[in-house]
Amino acid sequence: MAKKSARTAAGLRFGIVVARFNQRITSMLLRACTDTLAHCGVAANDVQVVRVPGAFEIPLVARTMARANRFDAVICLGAVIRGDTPHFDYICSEVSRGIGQASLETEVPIIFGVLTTETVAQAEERADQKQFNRGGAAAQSAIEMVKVMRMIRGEADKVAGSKLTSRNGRARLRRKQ
Ligand code: INI
Repeated sequence: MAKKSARTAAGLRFGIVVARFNQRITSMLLRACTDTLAHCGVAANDVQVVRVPGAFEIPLVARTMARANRFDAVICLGAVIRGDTPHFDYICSEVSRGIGQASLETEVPIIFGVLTTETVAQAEERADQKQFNRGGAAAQSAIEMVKVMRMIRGEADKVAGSKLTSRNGRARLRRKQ
């Protein structure tokens, strides 16, 4: 049975941008990401998945989703593998810069769930739910960032299972047990 505290993201809406390049890896990331969101109480209808050709195309779509005012956070998933990629460094720097810039511009959390590895084996290990589980970690980061942003904006009571508290003059987020 799922733990009570697992359903604290109910009602939150997420956009996911996933690259088709290295699809075997990115589909593992996507599965882990959606499994984690579901486990945390996010309804399937509150998750929209958009596929793009490769990691390079992620920032534009992530920024467009963030600006649409329909998502509490956007999660970006991709895999750039140096062994197969002469322009590895260009793609990695564009995707990381673009995602960071889009998040700052829109003030919507946009999560960097893009693997950048030397080998396919490293990417598989990081995507595997039983090992590094980077797709699940991206979902957890997205949920945490929505709560952090709402806490800062004084909207924490809108997040299911969370409550804004103040101790020693500092606002902080407390999760109901
Ligand atoms: N895209 C990736 O997501 N991962 C890669 O490893 C990769 N390689 O190897 O080149 C890759 N290339 C495609 C790129 O992201 C763009 O889709 C393409 O250049 C069209 O703009």
